[in-house]
Amino acid sequence: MVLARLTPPEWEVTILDENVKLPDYAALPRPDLVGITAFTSQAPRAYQLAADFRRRGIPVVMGGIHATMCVDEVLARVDAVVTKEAETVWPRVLDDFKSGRLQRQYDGGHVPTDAFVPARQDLLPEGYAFGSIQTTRGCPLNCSFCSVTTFNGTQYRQRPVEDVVAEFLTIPEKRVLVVDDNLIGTRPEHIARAKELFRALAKAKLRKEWIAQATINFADDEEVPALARAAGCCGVFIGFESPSAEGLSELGKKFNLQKSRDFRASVRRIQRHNIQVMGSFIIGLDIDEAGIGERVAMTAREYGVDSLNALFLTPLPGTRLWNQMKGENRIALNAFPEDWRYYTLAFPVARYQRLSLDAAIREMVACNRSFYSMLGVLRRVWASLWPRRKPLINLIANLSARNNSRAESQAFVDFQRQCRGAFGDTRSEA
Ligand code: B12
Ligand code: SF4
Repeated sequence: MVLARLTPPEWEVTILDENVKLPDYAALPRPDLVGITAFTSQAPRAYQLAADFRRRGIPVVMGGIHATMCVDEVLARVDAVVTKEAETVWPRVLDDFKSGRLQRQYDGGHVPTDAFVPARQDLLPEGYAFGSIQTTRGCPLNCSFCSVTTFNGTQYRQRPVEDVVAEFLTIPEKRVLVVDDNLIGTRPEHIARAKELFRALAKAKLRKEWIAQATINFADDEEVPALARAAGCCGVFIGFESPSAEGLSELGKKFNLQKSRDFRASVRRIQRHNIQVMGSFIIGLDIDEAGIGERVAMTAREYGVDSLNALFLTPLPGTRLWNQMKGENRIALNAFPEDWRYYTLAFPVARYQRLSLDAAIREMVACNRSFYSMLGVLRRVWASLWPRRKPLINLIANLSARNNSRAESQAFVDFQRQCRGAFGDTRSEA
């Protein structure tokens, strides 16, 4: 949608999103140029598609996170690659294409805030549960497992408040995902701008509800959740990552260690404003051993989060963790590009220090079973009744997470059958 905005008007742009529906490509008009974006886990599918179009003589350009982190792999499968942010180079790519001089590689770098453009919200078909908008880019924190600092840079860049409000007003969906990695930032001037944004959104009377990702300092200043709620915020996704300080140090998430934080009090403070808190934790750290699944579930309960998203520690390309695990020969699933499909954070793709393949999966299953037990679900729904934090939504979210975790158990059985060989015999049953 952002690229579409950057595309000169003589081009006709169609967006096809395979997350929603598999298009019948053969029935579509023949395009002049195809652009593909993909997360790492979607790379195998992206390459299939690229091959199909190129067989038909249609050039393919690929950009986005995977293309940026695995340039050589992508270059071998498409006509041109755009790395990092596209705002400043995309018009040149199109010009070069039109004059028959398409280069193999373009690097957009990290663009200044005055280069940000509003996404073409009008181009998606109806039927999305959530619209989306980006209001900031970049993160200085550089946690070991995360690609954002390499991808979008250390400088936290915020779009002008009036541009964000104007784009928000063009979103047709009633519910919106703010896709920023950290909506409020970490420094006082970031927070001040976030408050300004919330005030402006409230004034614009959007009649929309939105959820966003943020660091735990969302709760530090009571005015932040209060203003966010008035602007339509109904949920924040917060990465707690590990129940222990050692775990947080290992992941480089020192931010969560600051000010001897009281996570339970922080979560409560956010919930007091009728905002749900979705907590994320990682399993598979070097310090994690048998029992970590239950410990994560217990910690999430103690913090009082409304839902829990537990993920396996995954070495995503371009992260510090990738370099470390590659150096230590711990990346078990490494038949690339095919194995990228397991890099959804829902599968253990690496050799963990103290958890075998089977043990890691057992811990994940134990974690979800414990947190999403029927009693646990009912307790959380009950707790959300009194402050009227949308008990029905809480119930639906918890029940669907419970169902997902049950479906996941079958996926693990298939995964273990298909991938056990890649883990070799270095790990015995723990
Ligand atoms: C929103 C988001 C989601 C949404 C996605 C909704 C959707 N369908 O789009 C949801 C919540 C569903 C999601 C899920 C996941 N996500 Co996510 N997500 C993001 C997030 C926060 C923002 C992405 C975004 O919309 N950016 C806004 C747009 C404007 O920026 P952009 O996509 O980068 O595009 C710019 C350039 O990259 C470039 N560009 C992009 N594509 C193309 C294509 C062409 C042709 C060109 C020329 C240029 C170009 O141009 C744009 C303008 O500059 C990113 C973090 C980040 N900062 O990127 C993580 C991120 C992409 N997610 C990540 C991950 C790991 C996941 C999950 C696997 C995690 C999980 N298990 O929950 C799942 C993946 C599910 C799957 N299907 O596999 C990782 C991906 C790492 C990787 N190597 O793949 C990221 C980078 C976060 C991280 N911590 O590292 N995610
Ligand atoms: S996990 Fe969050 S805080 Fe850490 S580097 Fe990524 S975006 Fe920044």
